[in-house]
Amino acid sequence: MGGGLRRESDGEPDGQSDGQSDGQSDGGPKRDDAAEAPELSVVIPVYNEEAILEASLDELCDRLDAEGLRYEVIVAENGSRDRTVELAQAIAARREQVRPCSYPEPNYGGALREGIYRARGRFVICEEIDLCDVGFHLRALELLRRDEADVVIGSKAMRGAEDTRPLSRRLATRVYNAALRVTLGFSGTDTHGLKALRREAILPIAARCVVEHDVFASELVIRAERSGLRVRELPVTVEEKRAPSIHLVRRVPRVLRNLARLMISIHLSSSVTSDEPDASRTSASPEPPDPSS
Ligand SMILES: Nc1nc2c(ncn2[C@@H]2O[C@H](COP(=O)(O)OP(=O)(O)O)[C@@H](O)[C@H]2O)c(=O)[nH]1
Ligand SMILES: [Mg+2]
Repeated sequence: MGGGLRRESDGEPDGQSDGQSDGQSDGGPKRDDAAEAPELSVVIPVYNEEAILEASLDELCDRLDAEGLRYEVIVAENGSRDRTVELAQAIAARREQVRPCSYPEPNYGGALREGIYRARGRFVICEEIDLCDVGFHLRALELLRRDEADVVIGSKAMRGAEDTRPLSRRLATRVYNAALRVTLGFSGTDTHGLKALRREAILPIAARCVVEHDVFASELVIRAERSGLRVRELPVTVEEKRAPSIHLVRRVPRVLRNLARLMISIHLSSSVTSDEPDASRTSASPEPPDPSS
């Protein structure tokens, strides 16, 4: 593997960013689009989040505005039964940076992938509406802008991280990631949750992913690592604004099924052909939908 995974357990990366996006060096937006395209796309899958959607999005946008970032926030919803869609549309009407989209099936991974495909930014951050950790955005953007990483994971489980979730969920994170290390050779400490991505590098990887729901997020990271992309981890502090709506135990059967599918896919394909290092950095986007549509 040409890339592999590095950890930033010391927290803030050193050095200064010039804060500029040249939009050229790694296949970013072409010069004609550069004036309109944001530098950053924040993709947030949401499902039945009427209780915190509006306050979380307003707080997030205010923070990103205060940082002077050129950004958009893609709210990737599917099948919510509460007022999430209505609220997202109302927020989009008063904040031009907010772009809601709806995925047709109940599917976290599908909605996240749809959001990544629609993203126009050179950099894409995968967020969660109960986290919205702008501190992570800024640290990850520094690494991406300096071209020191293609994928930056916000790890809940590495040295320096602080995870305030209940013990059962902290343990589940540890057991799940240990399973990914043993079965799929993953070398990091976390795959689910906050991530920052170089869009052009990750699009071909997203197109190769075969599993959906929660495990899609893990597949994306593992395939990126296996393809030789530069994956780095930064420790994060996790303070959820509310407990998850789906109980941990109810998620387990589907996660195990998808994990088995992923193992078969990766091990079978690696016996036939290997993930090509660097191919994903140079090839054009697969066939994601036109982000402007
Ligand atoms: N689109 C979509 N988003 C979801 C779904 N399930 C959870 N989410 C969103 O994913 C993010 C994380 O969900 P959460 O319930 O906090 O689970 P956690 O990641 O285990 O903490 C939140 O923004 C949720 O609204 C789903 O089925 N579809
Ligand atoms: Mg959560």
